[in-house]
Amino acid sequence: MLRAIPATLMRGGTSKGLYLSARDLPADTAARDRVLLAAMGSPDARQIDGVGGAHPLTSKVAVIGPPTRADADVDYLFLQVAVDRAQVSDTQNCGNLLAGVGPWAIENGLVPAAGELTPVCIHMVNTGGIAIARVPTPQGRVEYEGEARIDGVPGTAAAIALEFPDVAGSSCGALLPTGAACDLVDGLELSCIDNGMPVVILRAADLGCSGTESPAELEANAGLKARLERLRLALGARMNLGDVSHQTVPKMCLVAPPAQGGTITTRMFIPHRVHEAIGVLGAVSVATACMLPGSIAAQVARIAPVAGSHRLDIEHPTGFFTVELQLTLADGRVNVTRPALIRTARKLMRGEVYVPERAWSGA
Ligand code: NQM
Repeated sequence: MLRAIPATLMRGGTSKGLYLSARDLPADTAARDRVLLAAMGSPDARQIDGVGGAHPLTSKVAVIGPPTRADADVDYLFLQVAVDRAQVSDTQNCGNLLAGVGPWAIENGLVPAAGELTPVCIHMVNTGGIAIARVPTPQGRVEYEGEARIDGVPGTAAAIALEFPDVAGSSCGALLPTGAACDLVDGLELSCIDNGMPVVILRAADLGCSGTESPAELEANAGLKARLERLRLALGARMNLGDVSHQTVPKMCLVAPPAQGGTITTRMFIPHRVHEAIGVLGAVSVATACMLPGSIAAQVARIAPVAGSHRLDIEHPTGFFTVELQLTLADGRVNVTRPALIRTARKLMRGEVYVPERAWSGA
C-alpha cells in the first residue's frame, strides 16, 4: 500500500525541494528518514522512483511547523536527502530552500499576511538561528511573480528579502572555529569560517586551479577531490563538527581574484559535488571572510574593512551572489553584522507525495 503525504514542490532560490508539514511526518527520526528517502527515490543516482532531482541541489526537504522558539513565527528544519546513499542529514542549514518557507507558512495558515510585505521570523532548527524573510503579500496573498532576477535561475520573480541577525558560529560555536583567520594545514594556507555555514576557504591557485573552472571540470579532477576530502575530514574536528565523514559540512570553497568585476571568484564543493552557483549561507560566510583581515578571502578580495554598509558581489559559476553586510570596528577588531540578501521562490506543484506504507514501520 502507498500512503499519501500532503506536499508542495517549490524552487527556493537556486535549489528545489519538497516542503512538508512537520505534523504529516513520523515523529521518530529513523522512520522520518525512511519516509523521505522513499519520497525522493534515494538511494539511486537517478532517483527514478521518487520526486528527487538526482542532484544534491534538487534533493532537499523543508519540514515546517509551529515555532519552538518564543521569538519565531515558524520552525524550519532542513533535511538534505543524499542521492545515491540511504542518508538524510540535518547537519546544515539551507538558505536557498529557506526562501520558500515564508510563502509556504503564509499559504498554509501558520502566519497571517500583513500588508504589502509580510515579515516571517523563521527559526532554523538545524542550527538554532533566526532568519527574517519579507514576503510580498499584496491583497493578502503571496505574490510569486515579480521583477527580481537571481543568477542561476532563468527569468524573474518576486523578491524575498532575507536577513540573518544571529548566525555567526551557529554550527561551529565561533565565527572562526580554529581561533585564527588563517591556518596552515597539510602545507596549505586556508581559512575556516562559520557565519551560518561552515566553510573552508582555499586559494584555487594553491591547488593548481584557476578558480574559473566549470563545476564539471572540477568534478572530473579526481586528485583534487580526494585532496579536498582528506582536508575536510581532518578539519571537521578542528571546526568542532566532530566526524564529518557522513556530514555535508564543512563546504570546501576555492577562491580566486574576481574575473567579472565582482568581489571574489568562488567554486564551492558542497562537499562532493560542485555547486552550480553558491549556497546562501555559504555566500554569507565567504562574504564575511572577505572582511576579516588575514583570511584567505580577504587576501584575495583586497577590500578595505571600513565601518558601514558593504555590498559584496560573490562570483560563482552562473553569475553573482550579492550579500550586504554591516561592519563595525572596535579595538582594532572587525565585526560583521546583519547579513542580508535577496532570493526568489516559486511554488511549482501542490498535492500529495506517495510513499510505501512499509517506510513508516521499517518492515
Ligand atoms: O548555503 C547548497 C543550496 C545549498 C545550501 C549546499 C544553501 C546555503 O544552494 O545556505 O543554500 O551548500 O549544500 O541550496
